[in-house]
Amino acid sequence: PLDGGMLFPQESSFREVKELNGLWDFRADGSPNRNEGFEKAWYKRRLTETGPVIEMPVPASYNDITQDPTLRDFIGWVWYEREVFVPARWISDEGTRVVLRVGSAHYYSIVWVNGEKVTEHEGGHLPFEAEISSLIRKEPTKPCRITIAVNNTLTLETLPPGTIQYMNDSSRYPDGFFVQNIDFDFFNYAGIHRSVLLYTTPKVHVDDISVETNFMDNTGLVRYKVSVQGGFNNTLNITLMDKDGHFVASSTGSSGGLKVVDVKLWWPYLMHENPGYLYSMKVRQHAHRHVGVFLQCDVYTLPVGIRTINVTNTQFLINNKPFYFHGVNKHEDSDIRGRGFDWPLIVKDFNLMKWLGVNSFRTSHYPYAEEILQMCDRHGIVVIDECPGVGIKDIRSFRNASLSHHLVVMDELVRRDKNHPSVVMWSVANEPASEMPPAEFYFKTLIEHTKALDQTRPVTYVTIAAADMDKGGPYVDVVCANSYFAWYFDQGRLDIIPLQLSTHFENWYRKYQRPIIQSEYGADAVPGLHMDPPMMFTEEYQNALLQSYHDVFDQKRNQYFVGELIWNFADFMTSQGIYRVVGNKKGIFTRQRQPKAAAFLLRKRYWRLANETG
Ligand code: GCB
Repeated sequence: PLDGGMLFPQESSFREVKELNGLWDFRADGSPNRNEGFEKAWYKRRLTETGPVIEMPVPASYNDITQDPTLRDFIGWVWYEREVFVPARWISDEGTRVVLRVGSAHYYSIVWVNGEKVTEHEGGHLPFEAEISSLIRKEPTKPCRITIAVNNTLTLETLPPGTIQYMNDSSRYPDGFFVQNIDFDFFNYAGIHRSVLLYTTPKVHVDDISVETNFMDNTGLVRYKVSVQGGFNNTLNITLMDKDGHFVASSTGSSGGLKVVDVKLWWPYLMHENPGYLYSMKVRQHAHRHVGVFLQCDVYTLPVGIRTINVTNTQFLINNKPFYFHGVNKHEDSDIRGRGFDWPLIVKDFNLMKWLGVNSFRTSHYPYAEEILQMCDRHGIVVIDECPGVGIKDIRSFRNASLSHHLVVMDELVRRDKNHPSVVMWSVANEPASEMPPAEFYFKTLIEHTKALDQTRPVTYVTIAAADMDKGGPYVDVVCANSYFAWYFDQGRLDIIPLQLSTHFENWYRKYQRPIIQSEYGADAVPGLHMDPPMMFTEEYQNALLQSYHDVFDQKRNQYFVGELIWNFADFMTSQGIYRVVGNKKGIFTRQRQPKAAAFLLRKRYWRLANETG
């Protein structure tokens, strides 16, 4: 089990947040063994004293920021540094706990404060933090120097996995020449991708909160658990308020239940006139020295959506009503910033999704920023929350060491996202080599582990295998099947889609009697390329392929078919190769978020589906 909670940093009367976003000093360690930074202990002094630096924005991937191709394709350690003034009152008040938090950095990170190591973390896409209170109190008048070294090297034991291959033929490659091999289809963007923050809590503080919700007729139930760290002798008061701030229910103690009369349920977008209804649960803790004398208070307010998820043989139920996913797969990807967090992009994407009539998306192929999930909670956009288990194709990445890390990543993901009403299912992987014999044990273990962490949500992984080949099939609650008929196979032959797609679905359903989601399908379209009759890579072909898939979906919709997620919402960057013309072009929007013809086709369909299924 993990040490402590990972609540999203929040301001309250007892908590402060200071963002450290902006320009940091930066250097990539291009030394031959990529290790000079450690040999010369760059963290001990200012980065400017150990060599040249450039300015690097945080958050952002560093790859597309400069004109330097070596930095774009760099593999190894890069170093970030910045100095920050910590408010004097944070330092002087011994009852204040100061925490340094990184929203995400890809892939392996080590963090120092004033030359002392405070934490390290493996894995991109998930937050990590370290308490630095005592460290900053050592030199209270000096600015605090934060150094973060980040390494994007992938191995068979990282998630996603990758391998480094040295080219030893000296007649063709210079000394030390290597390439990174990956089995996933997106650019391995790296750097500090989400906000770096300092935040405070009282020493005795609310460390974690878990809620589970249910309802019966008109009465909702919120069961909660709160853990407090840093002291004992505390009183916990829990108050639930409705959207307008009116009192609904209250309780005391570290676990319990709140009854909600005339409950307003959390509903998906387009399924109800008031989607994304959120209560707020205020957790107030008082630590006493002795009865009646307060030592410290803390307040944390958690948004709570009351809803249930259930899966039958043929249906996906939200609040006991059949839910049909009409949505997209996304990436955190855009020009210049790569995978860096960017509010204008996020809000634009939500506006585009609403315009399209999207009620759901999958966080392909890694956990997205928490701010995105919070928006999903508020707007009623349903999420399939996927971990970075993508590209598990090599039989060696099914070994125990890889599995152990995968289990820890699920621990971190569930810990971070467990309270979001928008998250309705966990996806533990995308398109692994699930036909290989070790896949059975691997996915059985991984899925059972995830179910033990969270008993309220179904668990799946996304498969490209056929039903009779897939070894993990017996363990998933919902079959999430990808297919690229008339694209990667039978190229240009749109006429085979009806037969091949129905056979594929029938095989899955016959074997497992589980609801099925088409978790990916699509075709590349270079915007502006036209051809009629349609040919591959034109906007017409993308449209025709989608249309043929839709015809089959409509036949299966009243049986066991519960959703369709297009690949992809927008074009995105990949590594270079003959299958990719400056990235993957299966977006229905361009990378700059302008519509291709398919966006209009899908918009018509999704709004119709919303009326028929909502
Ligand atoms: C897939 C992968 C996705 C790729 C897509 C494609 O099956 O899950 O990551 O981008 O196909 O376009 O090939």
